[in-house]
Amino acid sequence: MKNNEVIAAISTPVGRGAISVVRMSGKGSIEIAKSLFKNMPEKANELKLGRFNGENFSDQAMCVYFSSPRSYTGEDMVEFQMHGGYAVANAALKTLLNNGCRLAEHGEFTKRAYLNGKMNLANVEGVMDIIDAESVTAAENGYKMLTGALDGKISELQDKLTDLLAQIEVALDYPEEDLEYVTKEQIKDALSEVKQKTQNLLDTSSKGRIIKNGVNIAIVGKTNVGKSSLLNTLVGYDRAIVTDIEGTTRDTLSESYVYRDVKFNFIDTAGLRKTSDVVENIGIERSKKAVENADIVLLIYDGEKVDGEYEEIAKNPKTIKVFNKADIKNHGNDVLSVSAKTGENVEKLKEVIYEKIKLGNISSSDVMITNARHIDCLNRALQSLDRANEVIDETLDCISLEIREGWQALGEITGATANEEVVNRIFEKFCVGK
Ligand SMILES: Nc1nc2c(ncn2[C@@H]2O[C@H](COP(=O)(O)OP(=O)(O)OP(=O)(O)O)[C@@H](O)[C@H]2O)c(=O)[nH]1
Ligand SMILES: [Mg+2]
Repeated sequence: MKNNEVIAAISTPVGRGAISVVRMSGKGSIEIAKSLFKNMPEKANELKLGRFNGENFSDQAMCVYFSSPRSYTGEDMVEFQMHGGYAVANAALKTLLNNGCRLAEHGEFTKRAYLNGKMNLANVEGVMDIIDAESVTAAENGYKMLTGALDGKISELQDKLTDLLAQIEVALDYPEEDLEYVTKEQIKDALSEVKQKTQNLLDTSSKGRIIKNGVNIAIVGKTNVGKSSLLNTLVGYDRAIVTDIEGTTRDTLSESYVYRDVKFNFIDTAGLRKTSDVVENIGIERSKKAVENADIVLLIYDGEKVDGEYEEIAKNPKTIKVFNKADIKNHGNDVLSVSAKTGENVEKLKEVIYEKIKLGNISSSDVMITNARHIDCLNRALQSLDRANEVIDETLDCISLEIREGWQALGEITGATANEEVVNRIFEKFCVGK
């Protein structure tokens, strides 16, 4: 019953702005609009200027309606473009709620689109990636997912498995015939092809994660080497407290900066040193965690030799050694020397980071895996196909069972085989009005 109701929501962020979009979806929404809007468009998909007659207000607004199934949700839909700001949109929404609509839940418009077959789950997640994108590349990847770039790849893999299963089925159905419908070699070959392609998709996920969430860069080094100063210079404003007192930074602190369309998440840390200060020690533990979790570590020196913990970090392949305070110290030409104070070489440091993450041509036409759910599905598919390989000398039934599981796991990506709980979890993350 619930899905038959007309839902309504404000689809733009609430606050002061030029316009607000209020929308409705469901059977009956066009009639509700007709009763409230003067100068309703005569045809679908036509934007008309008119008057929205609310309960205790009226205002000039634009209105467009879409007829089922040719709409975002697949249902009849109406959108009002109202004047912006808090009052008008809220008053319009209240009017709609008092005239037969109920407030939409998070992502309910998109959920209806999914339930009506307008989108599959990967498309839906593409929409969410676009909305959440903090760089153009992330938005572009979301667009590829929305428009089916991932579906194509997944269904290609599933089709290969379906073919294989069909061959196995035939062999199972006619065991008495001497004819071999499918050989172990053929099964192995087909499995290894699908596995390779699945792995190729998974391999895009490290890049994909960086594109979506940014690259995590921990700034570490002894106390007073200028870590917090460098963070401030890197992000362009005084984010962290800087003093000449050792142990100024106690907790990790992060700030983001978009460089060449990649989000750099800098994490300033407490300098690792032996101290009896309880708070500082907790901070130091957090610094160690930050190093573990980072994609890149900036190990900051101010000229003095580092020892202990830092030697380990210095050897880590994800570490970039940075020599700070170049304005007052000469570190020589063989090292990357910067000055947080004057900004010398700080842009160069950003470029060094960018080069190190080796994104290559990130705007390549291929879709990248950015979603933890997809990674999980692909991994489970791979495991099933591995198990199918392991039981290759057993009965065809055993092999077929594992292949089916792999097929199933792949299908969860687009939602063909996803259960309701997974589907609900995805839509909960959406905003109201989308
Ligand atoms: N001359 C010069 N001084 C700097 C530079 N970078 C930082 N300093 C100074 O060095 C001192 C320590 O700077 P911070 O940025 O607080 O150092 P930190 O590494 O964050 O120190 P902790 O948080 O205590 O670990 C301050 O007095 C800064 O002004 C630099 O590039 N040149
Ligand atoms: Mg500091």
